[in-house]
Amino acid sequence: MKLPVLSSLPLFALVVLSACGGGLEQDPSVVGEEIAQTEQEVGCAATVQLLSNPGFESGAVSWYQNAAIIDGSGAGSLARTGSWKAFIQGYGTSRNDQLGQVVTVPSNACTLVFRAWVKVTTTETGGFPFDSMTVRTLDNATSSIIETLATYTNLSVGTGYVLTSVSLPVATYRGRTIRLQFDGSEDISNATSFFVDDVRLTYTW
Ligand SMILES: [Ca+2]
Ligand SMILES: [Ca+2]
Repeated sequence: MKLPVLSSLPLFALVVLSACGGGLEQDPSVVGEEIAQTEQEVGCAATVQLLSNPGFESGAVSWYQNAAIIDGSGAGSLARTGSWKAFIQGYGTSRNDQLGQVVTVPSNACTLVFRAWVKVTTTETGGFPFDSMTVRTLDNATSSIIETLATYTNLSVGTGYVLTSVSLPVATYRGRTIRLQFDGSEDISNATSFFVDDVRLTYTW
């Protein structure tokens, strides 16, 4: 807004201008904040799932696995949704299971969030974490671990699927091709089963 030259205005106009001027000192900053907030919301409004076959309902596709982890038989536990889930470990022998998927995080990602529903059953007793499953991100080219997102053990035992939700530092991931990987590990006895379903790795832009 361009103000008129004050010397050319009559006295009543000066009074009006003075009253408006008080408002003008505050309004632009408020409007500016609102615009900035709106741009941020618009810029991060679209949510995109990076994973294919996230609930395993298509069977053993899109994921890599070291054994028949992706299961549609109802073995051990029902799926959380549909009839397929991932069934990691559960052998009661010394063994390591692996399940993962390779994705590329777009360079314009605004936020990045991991979510998964996990259910743990065990025949272990006592208060020591004998068996475990970790969720990690790895750089696909170098296989170096970027982050450990979650760790579950026989102490995580429960009767139902529990949601894990982790916000990832998006700047670390922009433009990178990564593996989202579940690694199971059991000791020599007493089986622990880690059931996973409805995995999400979502970004906004
Ligand atoms: Ca499912
Ligand atoms: Ca065990």
